[in-house]
Amino acid sequence: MAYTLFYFPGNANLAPHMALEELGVPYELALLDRAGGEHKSAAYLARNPTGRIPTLLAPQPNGGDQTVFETAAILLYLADNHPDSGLAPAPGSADRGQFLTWLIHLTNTIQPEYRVFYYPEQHVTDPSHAADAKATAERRLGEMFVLVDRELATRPYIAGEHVTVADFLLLMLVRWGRSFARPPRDLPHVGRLCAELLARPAVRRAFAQEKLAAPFI
Ligand SMILES: N[C@@H](CCC(=O)N[C@@H](CS)C(=O)NCC(=O)O)C(=O)O
Repeated sequence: MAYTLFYFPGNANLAPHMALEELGVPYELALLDRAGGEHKSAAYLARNPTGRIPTLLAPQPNGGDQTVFETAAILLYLADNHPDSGLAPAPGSADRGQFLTWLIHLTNTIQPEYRVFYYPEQHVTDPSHAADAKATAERRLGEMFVLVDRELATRPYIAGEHVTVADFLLLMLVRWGRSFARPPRDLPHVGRLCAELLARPAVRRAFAQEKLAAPFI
């Protein structure tokens, strides 16, 4: 009984992939043919009607599986299903509110801005405005990461004293900004945390399995 993670190298699957490796649970990777549009195929849409990557299939006791999509939902699902891992503070614990706050901030504020950066043509009516939309997204993302950096000046991890799945989401989002004129990795506290995360064997395995080459962030 293993999880299945539908993925494409470096896509939003990377954070759940790190979490699966960190958990040490059985799982399989299912590579999507993105160039061939497999994430828009009827079979994939039946699982994930958004046609976006990633999707997780979670084995159930009755022999079937449950489908979970949305990166942050997958992260929370995995952490909550394996509470002994400590990858999410337990409901009712001191750090739970901070954990939820930053998990949701990262997925709800920073991650969608990357859709403008990477798919600017989807966010304008006049195609000649796409470059401006992309540049604006880069500027806004820069401001967002400065805010995260200020938070990280006060604690080692985004949710407190312990690593959580929210940190894996942050690392993935930092990676996506590696081409910026001012990449988020250069912020002192963001850079410090990402360097520590990248040294974790589980994180290194996830990057290696997706065949991601340096520079990682
Ligand atoms: N909110 C979604 C966004 C996922 C997303 O944007 N995935 C990108 C790859 S990183 C994708 O599927 N792009 C192809 C497309 O939108 O058609 C999530 O967090 O899972």
